[in-house]
Amino acid sequence: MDNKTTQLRSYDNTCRSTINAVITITALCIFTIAGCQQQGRGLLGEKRPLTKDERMKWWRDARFGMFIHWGLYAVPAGEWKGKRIDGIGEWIMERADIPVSEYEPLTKKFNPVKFNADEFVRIAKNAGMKYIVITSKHHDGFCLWDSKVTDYDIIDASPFKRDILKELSKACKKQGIKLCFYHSIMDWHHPDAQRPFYPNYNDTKQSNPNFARYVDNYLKPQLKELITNYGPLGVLWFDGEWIKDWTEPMGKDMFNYVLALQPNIIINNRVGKGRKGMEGLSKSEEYAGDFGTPEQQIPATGLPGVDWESCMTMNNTWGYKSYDHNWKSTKDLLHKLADIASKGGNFLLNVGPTAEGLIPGASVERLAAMGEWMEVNSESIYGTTASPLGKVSWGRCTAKPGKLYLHVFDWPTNSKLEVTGLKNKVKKAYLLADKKRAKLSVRREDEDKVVVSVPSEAPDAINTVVVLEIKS
Ligand code: FHN
Repeated sequence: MDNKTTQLRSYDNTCRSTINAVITITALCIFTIAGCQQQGRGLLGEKRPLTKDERMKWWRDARFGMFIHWGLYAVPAGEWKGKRIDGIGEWIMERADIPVSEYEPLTKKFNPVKFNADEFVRIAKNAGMKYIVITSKHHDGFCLWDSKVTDYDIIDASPFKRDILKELSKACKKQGIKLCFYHSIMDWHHPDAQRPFYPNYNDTKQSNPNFARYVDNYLKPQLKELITNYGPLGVLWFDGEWIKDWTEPMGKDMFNYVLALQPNIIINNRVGKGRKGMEGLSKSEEYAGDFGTPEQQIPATGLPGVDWESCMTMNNTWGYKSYDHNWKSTKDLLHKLADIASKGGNFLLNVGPTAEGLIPGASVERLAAMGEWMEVNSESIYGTTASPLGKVSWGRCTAKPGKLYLHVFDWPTNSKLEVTGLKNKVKKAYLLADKKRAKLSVRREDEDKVVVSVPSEAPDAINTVVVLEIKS
């Protein structure tokens, strides 16, 4: 073998090993980058802020959560000095013009010995809820955890002496439910906040010259306690932002402050001043907050690209009132869940525990019934997106890639379910409740409409889900 060939051969080998080396290094880089991406780390392993999509993923898939309004207001339960006080129960201090000196003694009567954190979480999980948002501190200023920043809390002021948020944090971890905290910016108990506004604690024209001190020496330190001692949290759900002393720049600063404490946390739009009243959506993306918060209402249509969550009571109050029995029906609640999911939103459904520490029976019953429906149909809620079909007469529709979930509230008397606005080819149709996935016959009526032949009886009178596998 002459010299030239040997040189060429060795040159050839060098090329080959160089190419292999390059391929290996490239592959390594790709894997490293991917790995880092996933962990929210930069190339050098440094922590990088997660993108909003990365932070919101679990929340967008979850679709259904439990709101818990619990605190001292459960003791009077809507009555003060023998008189029934109108309005939502957690506002009794403001509605009955109760001075702090008369409200504080409620701490001595708040002793929820029947409270069982595992049971609270079990009730939520069994209903199909994926996260819990509990009032760490509502407008009345009482704290449901052992705060080092005040004695106006469950450990220092009440005979209960158990840290409710600590017990819930453990129970949520155990049962795989995301724990989230509601926290009121407005505070009727703190002298640097709205306490001096008595009797109009909610006077939005008044200002407290020491409010900045409340923010720096009380609000922020308490949020640090909650995030660092009870986290990681799913969501920080602010409220009470409508007070005069709270501004959008403060909201933006608070957003960054909280995100710095826990980079993957989600923060609602009541951290800033962007909320359009009870409609709850943000005036524009300029305002701080990750998602809109419609209250006691559902947007009329889907809102592509907008994250939003409707929060709602099961009766007419958030905090417990002994005589409010105006409970929504299970049918109404399940229809609302499908309606909200069909518009790309989340449903945050409230319970108001009693002063003994029990979730009212009427709430437990309805949540258990919702859980039975979710047991069979949760595939048509979790991880779905808004309906691509316009308004449908028989119910709602949710979607996943290649699948439509038709939520039929009004079963066709002629067993012919008409689906308009559907151009895609339907590959298969079946009842979600039918484990065998027996095929339902589908006839295309015109380029925009198909008719699905369904059984004469609706398998579920409240909401029967028909699945269409479609060509995307
Ligand atoms: O004033 C509160 C009210 O008590 C309750 O907490 C609701 C829940 O979203 N938010 C405020 C009213 O908008």
